[in-house]
Amino acid sequence: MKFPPILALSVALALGYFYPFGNPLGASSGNLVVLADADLDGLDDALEARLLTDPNNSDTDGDLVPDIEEVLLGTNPNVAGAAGSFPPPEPKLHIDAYSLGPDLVLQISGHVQQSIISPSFVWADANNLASLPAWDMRAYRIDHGSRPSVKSGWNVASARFLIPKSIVSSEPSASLAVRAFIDGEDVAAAVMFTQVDGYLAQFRTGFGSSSMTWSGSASPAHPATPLLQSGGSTSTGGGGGLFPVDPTEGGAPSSSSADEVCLQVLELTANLGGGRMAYRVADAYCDSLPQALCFSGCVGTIDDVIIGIDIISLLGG
Ligand SMILES: [Ca+2]
Ligand SMILES: [Ca+2]
Ligand SMILES: [Ca+2]
Repeated sequence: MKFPPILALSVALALGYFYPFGNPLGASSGNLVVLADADLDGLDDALEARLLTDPNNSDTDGDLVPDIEEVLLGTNPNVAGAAGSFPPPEPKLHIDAYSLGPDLVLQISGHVQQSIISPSFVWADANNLASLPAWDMRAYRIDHGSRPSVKSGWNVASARFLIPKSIVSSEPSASLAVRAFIDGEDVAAAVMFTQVDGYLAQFRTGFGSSSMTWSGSASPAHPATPLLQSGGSTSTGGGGGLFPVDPTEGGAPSSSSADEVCLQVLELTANLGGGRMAYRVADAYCDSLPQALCFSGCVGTIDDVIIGIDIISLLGG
């Protein structure tokens, strides 16, 4: 029988098979450069490449709000905002991922005033919904920490995890979410994955943002897939762009079309319970997006089923 990946993960944890705590990076030591965060602003270089932010400058646009905080606030880290133009921080989580050889790096950050408690991970595919408490994930944690925010009274907490990519790549579509109580408020963020042309792709809403471009011809040191917004909460269907997860291998076949992105229109077909939603790809096409890359198999994803985690349902709202 085939174990559902989450069960396999639990078994592996029980056996201490993957990355025993204290030596979390051994399996991927040849690729550790991808874990670099040169300017120590909390965004790994691979994610900065997606945002087109400067990996050597913690505040690319020089408006005194660090790149990572702009991501949390939902503002553009490449365009200076006027003093006072930034929305106030609120308890919020952001999750993003990029692949590192056989592994997936999860970067999670959040604005917090007092405390982050009871973090957990939720994983969903077409057949399963499972939640992992944080202590189960500790064996996969690379690091975590907190730094003062530029917003008085707030901090930016962050954590990185390294999990086997097969957790999401072994299924046609899967979603990961992280949930926690921040300052007493129940918050979550999710990211959706699907397969196109045999490549793992990330589904992102808000793809029209100028900060969400993918430099298909970027140098190996700063290759890119686009970021911003940890999609996933597409409770009303809608759609978004598909971007390669892998920041180092070109991410998509060379036959893909440059300066375009694969857009998918999603149609909610079933509420599978517990916040797990099934969407049918009602339409898919390449559309213009500078520096992005459209999978050659984009149109072929029509009628695919995408599994998402609806944050509102997850939180019981
Ligand atoms: Ca950085
Ligand atoms: Ca930066
Ligand atoms: Ca800034």
